[in-house]
Formats: sequence, structure tokens, C-alpha cells
Amino acid sequence: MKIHFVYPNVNTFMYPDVHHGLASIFATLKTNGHQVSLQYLQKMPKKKDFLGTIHREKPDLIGFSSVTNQIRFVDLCSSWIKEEFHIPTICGGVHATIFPNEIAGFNGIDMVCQGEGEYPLLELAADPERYDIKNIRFKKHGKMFINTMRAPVHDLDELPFPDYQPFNPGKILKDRKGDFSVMASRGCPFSCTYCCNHAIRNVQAENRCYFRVRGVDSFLNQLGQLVQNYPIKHFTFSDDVFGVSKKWSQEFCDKYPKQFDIEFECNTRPETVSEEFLKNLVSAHCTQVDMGIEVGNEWLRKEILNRKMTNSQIINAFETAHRVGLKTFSYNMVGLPYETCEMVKETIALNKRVKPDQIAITVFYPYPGTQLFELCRREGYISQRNSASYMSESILELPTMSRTQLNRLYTEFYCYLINRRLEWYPVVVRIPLSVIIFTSTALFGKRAIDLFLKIYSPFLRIISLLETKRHRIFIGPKIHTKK
Ligand code: B12
Repeated sequence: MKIHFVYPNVNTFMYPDVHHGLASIFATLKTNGHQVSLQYLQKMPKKKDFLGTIHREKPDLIGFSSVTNQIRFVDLCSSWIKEEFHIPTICGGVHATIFPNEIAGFNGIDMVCQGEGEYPLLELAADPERYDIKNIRFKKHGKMFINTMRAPVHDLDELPFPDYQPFNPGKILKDRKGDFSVMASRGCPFSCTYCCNHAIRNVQAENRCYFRVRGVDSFLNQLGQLVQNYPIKHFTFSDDVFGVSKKWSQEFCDKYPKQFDIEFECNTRPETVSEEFLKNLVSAHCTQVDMGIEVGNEWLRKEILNRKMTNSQIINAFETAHRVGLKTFSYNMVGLPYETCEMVKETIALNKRVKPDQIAITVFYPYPGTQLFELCRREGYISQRNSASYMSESILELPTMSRTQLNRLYTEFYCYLINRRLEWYPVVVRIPLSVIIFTSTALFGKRAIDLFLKIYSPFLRIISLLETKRHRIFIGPKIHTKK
């Protein structure tokens, strides 16, 4: 069977990256003799171009993958398909997993896949007439057939290595200066209230085994295959939390440097890292750890975000990382329920205290299905505003902080971030750029930052030429507010 996939990633301000879930599905289908093709939508295509590709590919089935912010593109593109073709469509991904009924309501979508898609799609491709496949809901003859959920794949080693070819890794590597993102695990054992992991876990048949990791040898083989096929100079391990199991990470850190001379960075959690763990990472060629500070106020962090870590644990984690020679990256959010202006200032202060080498600042977006979304809904904070990405506007109306105040603090925080980056530039560049940034944010506030974000990638590409090797940054902005 020939299956055409559509991956909408429209206006997310993120640099082109692969989709690990789709790559795993591609591998599973291809190893079983099916053909796959992909439309990667970085901007909304013209209807005729979108349909032209479908005409050319002539697929037997069309699969959409979707996160919450992108579902309107799934709705629109799938309705275009139905105007011209009689090709069955299926949608999977995080939003379909949490809200299958909503997706099933789209006129252009015939089937919805909840949870992991490798085996359900394989069964569907083998027999497109079936409608009793676990994890899939079918709309047939005006009726909805809801099937039970299967357990998530318990042993990840049984899956073939993800196939990234349809994403054009050569192009991604060129744009990201040799950096490639890979994952060893699925899921996360923690339950931060703003992250979808607890919502995804709750719909699995057996949520006990939600967090899983490939065996070290299998993961190393996967990396080996990638290195053989593509000119990879750096890995970003995008796992929600890298090294959840200390035994796994010890084995990985022992074996990786014996096989690879490639630097990597990974996500970890401040309250879990020890000096020994960080030193092990360094000995394995890790150059940077990315950790969530999220907010500077301990009450907000512990009680509202369910991140049970103190400020001193955060300070200690960043200090230890710097001491053992790692660069650091901090994830932060602003615009949370119950957050006051003072609390945002605490977040800025904590960042100034720990001096991360890179900082991500995102505006909190309440993902439906999460505990924090429920809280925002109960409290009546959710407005009608829309947002394609969590990099831009808040969709909340908060009694503790007006939008103007939030925008002002966001701008202040962003200026700190930019100034921190400018510290690495030669004076001749730093001074004029500082003046431009200071003047434009003083005059236009957050609008200046929004403009900066719009021209982010090309701008970064230019200024990264000026960066010293020590601080050279891979352009792909890893802007996840979760670790
Ligand atoms: C790595 C990662 C990224 C990477 C790679 C993106 C990707 N989609 O793989 C990058 C950095 C690019 C990224 C970007 C973004 N991300 Co992200 N990301 C993750 C992370 C940490 C892991 C995803 C992953 O690979 N999981 C493992 C794979 C195997 O699972 P999977 O992707 O869900 O795929 C399986 C099933 O969903 C299903 N499936 C998926 N697609 C399809 C399609 C069909 C047809 C079928 C049948 C099945 C199917 O089968 C797959 C294989 O089993 C998750 C957190 C998490 N634990 O899920 C957040 C997460 C998915 N990201 C999130 C967000 C918000 C974003 C952004 C919108 C951020 C932004 N800038 O605003 C963008 C949007 C990108 C996009 N259009 O998808 C949210 C989504 C929340 C939501 N309700 O939608 C998550 C859940 C984190 C969170 N905040 O809770 N992300």
C-alpha cells in the first residue's frame, strides 16, 4: 500500500526538525513492504499545490499527524482532499490521542488513531477493509466504530530504527550545522501539570509502562546507522528526560565514547542530577545539558506546576554543570495562572543567578487535557484568542497580571536573553546591536521582540557567523517548556 503523510508544522517559529513518531511509523511500514511519502508543511500551502502533490503521489491512504496548535490545518487540508479525491484519511498524534472525538468530527477525516501508530497502521495497510483494529476509531456507513486501546510497545528494541529519509536529513543537517535530533526513549515518568505526558499516559491501556527506553546497544546501533548515512557533527537527544535510569545512562556513558567522537546535548532535570552523573556525561562527549527552571517562585513551581524541586537544587544543578565543564540551557515560562509580576521577576532573577549559556522563554499555553488547562478553564482564564505556537501571545486573561504587564516583563526577560548572547560578540558588533535592541524595545515593546522572532532563523544564521567556536549555537531552537 502507498501511504502519504502530512505533517503540519505551520508558523511554530521552530527550525525544521524531524518527527520521531512519524519516522518510526515510516520504518515499520517500509520494512513490511509498504511505500510512504511526506508533505512537511512549514507554511500553509496553496490548495492547488497541496492537492497537486496528492495527485502526483496517488496514495491509497493519507495520514495526518497533529499537535493541538496545528489541528485547524489538518481540518482544512483534509477537507480539501475530500473535495477532490475518494482516498481514506487517518489522523494520529498527540491531539488525536487526547481528543479523538474532536478529530473524528472533521469532515475530511475518516479514521482517528489514539496512541502509538506503528502496529495499528500496519494492520490497516494489510487489510484496509477491517474496522476492528485496536487504537483506531472508524467512521463507516455513518456510524462510529470505537475499538479498545492496545498497550504501548513494551520493548522499543522490537521496532525498526526510525526512518528519517522522507524528512530530507541532508537538508536539515545543512541548516542545523550538522546537528541531528534523536530519541532513545518514549514518555516521561514525571507529571508536570502543563505537559501532555500525564494526559497521554491516562489514555493508554497500560499506563504503567508508559516510560520506555531502547536498550543501550540498540540505541548505539541506531546512532551508528545514522552516522554512516549522514554527515552528523552533533546529536541533540530530544528525550523528555535523558538518563531517567541511572543504570542505563552509566552504560551509555561507558559505551558511547568508545564508538563515537560526536558531541551531544540532552535534557535533564535539576533535582535529579548529581556531580557524578554530570561528570559521566562530560566523559561521554556531552557538551550541554538543557534543564527546566520554568519559574523562579517555588510555590508556583511546586504547587501549580507539580515540579517538586527547590531553587537551591536548581542553583546547585546549574553550578555543578558549569563546574564540570558543561554548557547549560534553561527553559522558562511566563504567563501562568496565579503568576504575578513579582513572580516573573523572580524567574528572571533566578536565570541571572544561574547564568545559563542559552535561555528559552515561552508564553504558557494551556494544552487541553492537561491538569493546568482544567485549572485555567475552571477559573475562567481562557480567552477566545488563538495561537499557533507557544512563542507568541498568551491566550489567557489573568487577574494577577494584565496582558500589558505580561508583555512588558516578557520583553524585559527577552532583552536579558539577547544581551547575554551579545556578550560573546566583538565590541564592534555588540555595541551597535545593543543600541538597536534597546531603542526598538523601548519604543515598540514586545512588538520588537515579535519581529525579532519572525526573522529569527535568518537573523540567527547571520549572527551565528560572528560567534566564537566556544559559543557557537546550533540553530534549531529547542523550545520545549517541559523538562
Ligand atoms: C521531540 C518533540 C518535539 C520535536 C519533534 C516534533 C515531533 N512532533 O516529533 C520538536 C522540537 C520539533 C517539537 C516541536 C513542537 N512541539 Co513537541 N514534543 C516533542 C516530545 C518531547 C517528544 C515527541 C516524540 O517524539 N514522542 C515519541 C513519539 C514516538 O511519539 P509521537 O510523536 O506521539 O508519535 C506516535 C503517536 O502519536 C502516533 N502518531 C503520530 N502521528 C501520527 C500520524 C498517524 C497517521 C498515525 C496513525 C499515528 C500517529 O504514532 C507515533 C508512533 O507511535 C513531546 C513530548 C511527548 N512526550 O510526546 C513534545 C510535544 C509533542 N510537543 C509539543 C508542542 C506544543 C510542540 C510545538 C507546538 C512547540 C511550539 N513551537 O509551539 C512544536 C510543534 C511541532 C509539530 N508540528 O509537531 C506538545 C504537544 C502538546 C499538544 N497537546 O499538542 C508536546 C506533547 C509537549 C508538551 N508540551 O506537552 N517537539
